[in-house]
Amino acid sequence: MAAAANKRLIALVREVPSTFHKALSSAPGAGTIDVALAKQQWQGYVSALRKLVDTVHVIPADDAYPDCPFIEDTVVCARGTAVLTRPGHPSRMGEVQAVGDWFKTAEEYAEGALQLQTLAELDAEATLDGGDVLYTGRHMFVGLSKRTNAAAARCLQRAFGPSLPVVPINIQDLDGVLHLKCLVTGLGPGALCVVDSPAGRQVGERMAGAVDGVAYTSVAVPDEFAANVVSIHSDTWRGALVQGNRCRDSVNLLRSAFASSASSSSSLQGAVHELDMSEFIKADGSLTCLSVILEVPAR
Ligand code: CIR
Repeated sequence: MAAAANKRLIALVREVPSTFHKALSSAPGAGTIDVALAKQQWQGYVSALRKLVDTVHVIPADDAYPDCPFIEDTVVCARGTAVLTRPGHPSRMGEVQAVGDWFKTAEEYAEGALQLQTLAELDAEATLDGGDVLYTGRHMFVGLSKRTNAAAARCLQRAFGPSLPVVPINIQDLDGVLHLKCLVTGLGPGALCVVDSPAGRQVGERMAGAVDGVAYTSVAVPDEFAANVVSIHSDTWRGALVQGNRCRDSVNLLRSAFASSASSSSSLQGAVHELDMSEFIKADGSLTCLSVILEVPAR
């Protein structure tokens, strides 16, 4: 994400409901979710995020939706446009309403700094989880997964217009992969973080092939959950949230990647915040899933 000095960054997060132990999980054997611990981990996440963005808005939890903290899946934001999604799992579709309501009451929306569209209105057949959308500043990669279909990728292309290429990447054949951003996230302009696994390497090759001629550098991290990084970039780099627990080698690689980027410009500054998101991992989440970052004009 690249924010210019005349921009502000706003993060949207959603609280953990008391029903979070009922969140969807592809590996229920991974252990019972400790809701109290999840709430503590979420507080740590929000505190770290507050150091990286200008404002954090908190949407209250809804006990009717155990997966509601995974707010990333409900809206895709880039270049002043937000598209409310239609999540691919039926139990999650109702999460979008409260997020849409927040946008409609946001000052930035009233001022015209944010445009709002709705995927379901663009195409009733489209389903999309925001975890499948990786916006790099140059491209919007869209994982075609069990949750996200090709109709949704076409809708995003219409919503964001021809100046932002929307690039579909098939991940449906990659076993056990919920979302594109389980395997790859953005670290900064032209830089990606990819998990060093057969699936990660495959997706990296597919992305490179799909944008032939456009170079991205990448940091390949060895640990399964470590590729899911929240990296906030502005004129002065501000930092990243990384999964610290059981990801030591990956964290060291990321720290040196950020350190070398910092040393290339004296104006760069930032910090790598290590978080333990064990309770969210049990529900197939990690870091990016817990926030949506909006770039809006500075006041
Ligand atoms: C789900 O299966 O939908 C949730 N339990 C996890 C969603 C994680 N979302 C994300 O990484 N963007």
